Amino acid sequence: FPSALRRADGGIPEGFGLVFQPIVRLPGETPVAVEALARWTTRDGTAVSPETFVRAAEGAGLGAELDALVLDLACREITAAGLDLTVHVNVCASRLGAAALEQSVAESLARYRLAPERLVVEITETVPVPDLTAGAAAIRRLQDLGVRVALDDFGAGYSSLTVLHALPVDLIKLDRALTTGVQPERDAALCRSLVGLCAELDLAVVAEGIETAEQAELVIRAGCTTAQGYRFGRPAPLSTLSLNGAALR
Ligand code: G
Ligand code: G
Ligand code: MN
Ligand code: NA
Repeated sequence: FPSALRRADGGIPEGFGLVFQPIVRLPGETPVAVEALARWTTRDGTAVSPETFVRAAEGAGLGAELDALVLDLACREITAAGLDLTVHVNVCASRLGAAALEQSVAESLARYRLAPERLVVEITETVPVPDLTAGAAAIRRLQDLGVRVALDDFGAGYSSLTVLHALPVDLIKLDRALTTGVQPERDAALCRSLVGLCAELDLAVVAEGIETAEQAELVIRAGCTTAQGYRFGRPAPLSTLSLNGAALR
């Protein structure tokens, strides 16, 4: 797969595509955005997980090509669908600060005439942000292009309050480990406090991993107005996604 990213004609590698998962406003569950998630199926029909092929692409020095492809496809599909939704794309923390990333964002927006405020770059910390000062500057450059930047999986892995302190992001995505509702009182208290913290910092919050009505209730009570999870829709091709309530553009 990784070498297929180097196609001279800039085409889409065989078996590669995006699925999209709705992000909804609560209560009411109106879709406001979709997150693009990369998928790759080998010729023999095996689905390779994005963790695996994203790491393989990075390892082969093709992180920039992967970002460019995902950004191009995401912007292309969202504009072609004619839906008044924001689109989120995932980018590895290790790619933050790469000039190629900033260039790909600018090019994809221009190519499809997508308004920059309709694109959110989600920074996924599979590795810690190597240099928080440089990371902050890179986020500001993306924001100068008019796009918003999100911290993905907040509260899990490497994303800590130090990261939140250092990085001038617009939005955080509360990791699904915090919204399980396994310990309802404790989870609600934690979510409520994080939502309050984010409000003080003027940060938007998306609660992730909402699968049940109970979990949705929990995050609504915690003050969350935006959420994502199987309850509202599984990742699927944009054309098959049920986006009832989303406005046409
Ligand atoms: O969609 P799924 O749950 O299988 O995604 C697994 C992981 O792969 C998630 O952490 C998600 O952020 C990541 N991922 C999915 N698509 C992309 C992509 O296009 N680029 C990057 N860097 N990560 C992605
Ligand atoms: O790391 P990131 O948040 O980008 O990962 C997104 C991944 O989370 C997607 O691969 C998607 O399949 C998965 N996901 C989305 N909603 C849910 C959910 O409600 N429950 C679980 N277990 N996984 C989810
Ligand atoms: Mn994400
Ligand atoms: Na996440």
